[in-house]
Amino acid sequence: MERTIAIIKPDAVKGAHIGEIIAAIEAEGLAIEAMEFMRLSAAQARGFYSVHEGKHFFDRLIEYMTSGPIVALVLAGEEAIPRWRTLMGPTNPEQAAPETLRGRFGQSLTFNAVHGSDAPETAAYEMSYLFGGRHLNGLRA
Ligand code: IDP
Ligand code: MG
Repeated sequence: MERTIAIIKPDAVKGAHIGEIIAAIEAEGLAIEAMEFMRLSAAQARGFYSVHEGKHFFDRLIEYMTSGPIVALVLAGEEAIPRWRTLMGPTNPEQAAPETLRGRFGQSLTFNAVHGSDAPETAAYEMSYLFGGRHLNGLRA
């Protein structure tokens, strides 16, 4: 069993794709353990994406991620990290297969609709960063 963060990014929320993306998650058989509609401050977005600090696209990425509300989720299942990344498709929507989420809803390399953790350590950081301990509430008996 593995957990990953998934984010429905501001462009996909604005485009009214929340329902379709959640339907794809459920059809894939990944369990939703936590879900929250939130708006990141610039400081929060910078901390979340701190591995990308200094890259040429960093400022554009922060502007994008704070441009509107997002939906953050914790997904769980066998191989949840690679399965969610397969469902998303590659970072650049132009290279994404049409059935992937980025192929369906992504508009450009920056505006690419969804986020997924890339490794168990990143997932742990991102879960505690976005949810504190709140994502564990739903798991308590
Ligand atoms: P990922 O989201 O597929 O893991 P990362 O390389 O971690 O891709 O990049 C984080 C986010 O930064 C991407 O999802 C995209 O929104 C944006 N991004 C990545 N590379 C570029 C780029 O070269 N130009 C502009 N934006 C980029
Ligand atoms: Mg990444």
